[in-house]
Amino acid sequence: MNKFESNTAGIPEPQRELKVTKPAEKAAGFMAVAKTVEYMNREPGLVEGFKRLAKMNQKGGFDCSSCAWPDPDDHRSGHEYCENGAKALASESTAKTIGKQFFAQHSIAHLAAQSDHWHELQGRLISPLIKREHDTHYQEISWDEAFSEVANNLQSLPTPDHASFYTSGRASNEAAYVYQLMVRMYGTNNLPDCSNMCHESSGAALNNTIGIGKGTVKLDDFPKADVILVIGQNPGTNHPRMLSALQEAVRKGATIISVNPLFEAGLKGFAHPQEPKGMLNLKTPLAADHYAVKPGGDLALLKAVGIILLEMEEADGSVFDQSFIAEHTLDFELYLESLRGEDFEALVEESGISTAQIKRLAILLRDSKGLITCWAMGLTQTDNAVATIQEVVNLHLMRGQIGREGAGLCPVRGHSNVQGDRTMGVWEKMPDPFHDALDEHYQIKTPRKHGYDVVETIQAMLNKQVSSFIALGGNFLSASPDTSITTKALEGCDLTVQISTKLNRSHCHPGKTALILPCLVRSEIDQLFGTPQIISTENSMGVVQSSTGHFPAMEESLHSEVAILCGIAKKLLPDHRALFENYETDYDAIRDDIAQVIPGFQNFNQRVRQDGGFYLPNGPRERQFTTASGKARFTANALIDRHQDEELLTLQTFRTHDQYNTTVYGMEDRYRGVYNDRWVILMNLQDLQDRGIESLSKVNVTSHYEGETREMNAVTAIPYAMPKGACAAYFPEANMLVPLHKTAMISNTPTSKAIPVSVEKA
Ligand SMILES: Nc1nc2c(c(=O)[nH]1)N[C@H]1C(S)=C(S)[C@@H](COP(=O)(O)OP(=O)(O)OC[C@H]3O[C@@H](n4cnc5c(=O)[nH]c(N)nc54)[C@H](O)[C@@H]3O)O[C@H]1N2
Ligand SMILES: Nc1nc2c(c(=O)[nH]1)N[C@H]1C(S)=C(S)[C@@H](COP(=O)(O)OP(=O)(O)OC[C@H]3O[C@@H](n4cnc5c(=O)[nH]c(N)nc54)[C@H](O)[C@@H]3O)O[C@H]1N2
Ligand SMILES: [Mo]
Repeated sequence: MNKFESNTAGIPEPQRELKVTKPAEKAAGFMAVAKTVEYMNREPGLVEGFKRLAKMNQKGGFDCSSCAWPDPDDHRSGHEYCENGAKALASESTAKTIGKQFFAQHSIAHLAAQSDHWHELQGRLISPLIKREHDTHYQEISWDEAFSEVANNLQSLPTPDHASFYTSGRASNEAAYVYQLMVRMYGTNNLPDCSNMCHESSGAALNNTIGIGKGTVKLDDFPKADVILVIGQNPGTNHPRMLSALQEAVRKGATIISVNPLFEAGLKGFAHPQEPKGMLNLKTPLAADHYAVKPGGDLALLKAVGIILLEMEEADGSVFDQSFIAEHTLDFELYLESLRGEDFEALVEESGISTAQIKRLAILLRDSKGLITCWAMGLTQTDNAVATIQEVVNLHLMRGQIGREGAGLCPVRGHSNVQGDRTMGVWEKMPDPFHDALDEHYQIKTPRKHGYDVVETIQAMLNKQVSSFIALGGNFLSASPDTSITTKALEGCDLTVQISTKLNRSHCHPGKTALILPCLVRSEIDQLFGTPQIISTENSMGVVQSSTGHFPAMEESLHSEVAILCGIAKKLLPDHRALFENYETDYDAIRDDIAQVIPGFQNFNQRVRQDGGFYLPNGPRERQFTTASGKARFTANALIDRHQDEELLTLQTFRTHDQYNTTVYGMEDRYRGVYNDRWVILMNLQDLQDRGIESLSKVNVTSHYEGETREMNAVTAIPYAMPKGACAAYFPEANMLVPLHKTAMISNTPTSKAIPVSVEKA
């Protein structure tokens, strides 16, 4: 049996003791404002902080770099931000910097021994750094030398496929486009991205059924919906501005249903911090009903609802939208057959939801004239994720709940430009028409063989098939599964390059040669070559808009992401030097080329400068399904055998209220009532008692997969309301328990919400 021990990730914060209180009954309110003030004060200072906030998400301002929730098309308030957007801005606007001296003082080993929160508190990276073989410290290097290091290494590889190029979803459209172009001109499709660990399952399910890997609703649909399902998503923390949309919908009479093993505070109620009532902490109740589904039980629940709807239809013909089904869909019979083949009682058991509740949901769906379903990681990071999301699509198609006002599918994206990066071609398996357009426009021959995704990249590093790793943002080591294996993979590389804004754990476990290339953030003016440049992003609802930095760069010589990529490309691809020279001095030139290569971007430069930007084409929004047949497809989605040992629990790894993915802003998970300590596991009380474990005592958690075990030790167990058999720990610490090869079918997304674990007294 292979055994993996805990390693450097999740080094605990030493200062304070764990405090546990009752979970909150609502999100936001006065505390959200108080926390905004606290973080602004901690990082840039109050005056500077609020000056910056006033420009965020405003027309002519810069796009918030936190989540991908859209801004209102017309009625923007003077405060289009939330507590967590403010934390993200405070983090990037910090007055602290770390340069030459800091890295001379702290060895890489010392940095590796510090916590994620400590990393976050040190400040912004300001100069290019290098660590050569056998060095113990990073040292400063010039930009020019840094670019040569990268280009020389890449040119020396046996094949371009020996390098892999990661992207995190904060990169702008312009940076993402230049990056994928450089990588494909160089000769590989090894373009893994954070999406591989995020909404890949949504993309796979939606592409297969409606022909586009994106959602179909607009923000304006929310007040027009009468039923909104929020499945496997925690908007109170991760998409706080979505609560305003939910509040408006409720005030107009919509019914919101929460489907989640936990009843998250943000779905119980919302106290709008910009309304007087909200500041007094008076809440608008949001979810009318909570479905405490078993982990991974969503597919069973959705199928059980489908069966009741089928029965209702057979009784009185009140359910199916026959004309929509006939005109716009295929394979309806296949879907009905799959429902008829199920054992209803087994579905009830598997879902953990009572028959009465299932019937209530079916009635709600039958009577709904406008259904929106929102989902996020609670669906995408499970074993049967793609099937589950396809089952959501089935329920929408049978009632024609797509492509009309107040109805549609809403995968809620994570990173602020993760959707745009994909549109720009950051994907290891872009379809042929995209390659054809690149080839024709640049008179090149891009490689067609699909590249590695995240999991495959790590495996290829371990097999020595990838020896150079370049990351456009992100924190590959902490975000990826299986921390100790991924550490080994990264450390085994000949070259690792991180284009980053702040220190993170990926810098602490470098390859033989390692570079850190610091870049500008969105709020800063981008004018390295004289003229200020704008960038653009695409939000979760397909709106492309400009983002203009308004504040001086932290350090004059700081490069933008585009400038860094062009700096590398000019040396790596001497034949195309003039192209990248043109791109780095004028982002309009990049956008002019995007307009010619990528559908939907005609007149890009002009339209991106319109107030509020523009919508990208989205066929399914108009019932023009972009599948091969032109019709939306029903699918038959089989349940998988999820039987596991009675003793085992299902662990999910999720976010606290005080972090942005691997960036730990602070030590509070305020809505869940957990303070000062992240090294914890939330468990059902009965499961604790069955194991003779006392509340708040230390436990050892072991994950089990294919005969291998992984351990996270001396974790504090906290009783929390969730179904028996479920438990939860914080990401990124608990990534040490997530097996690299335990991934969702089809999408290959690590199943970060579905890890079989045993828990015992420490
Ligand atoms: N402030 C802040 N904002 C963020 C982020 C952040 O870290 N901080 N991250 C950004 C990114 S990249 C992303 S992808 C999004 C993430 O946004 P979310 O998906 O909301 O993030 P998670 O914390 O992973 O929460 C997942 C939710 O799914 C539930 N869940 C777990 N297992 C299951 C299951 O089997 N079934 C169901 N129905 N529910 C389940 C969990 O209880 C939890 O409420 O947020 C983005 N926004
Ligand atoms: N166990 C577990 N693992 C998960 C998840 C989970 O729920 N559970 N969630 C997954 C999900 S949904 C995602 S999206 C991934 C996230 O994976 P990543 O996107 O790789 O991780 P982040 O923590 O968002 O990256 C933070 C780093 O990005 C850099 N950065 C910040 N802003 C910028 C910028 O503007 N430009 C550049 N170049 N760099 C910048 C900073 O240096 C910072 O340290 O993690 C995944 N991993
Ligand atoms: Mo994400």
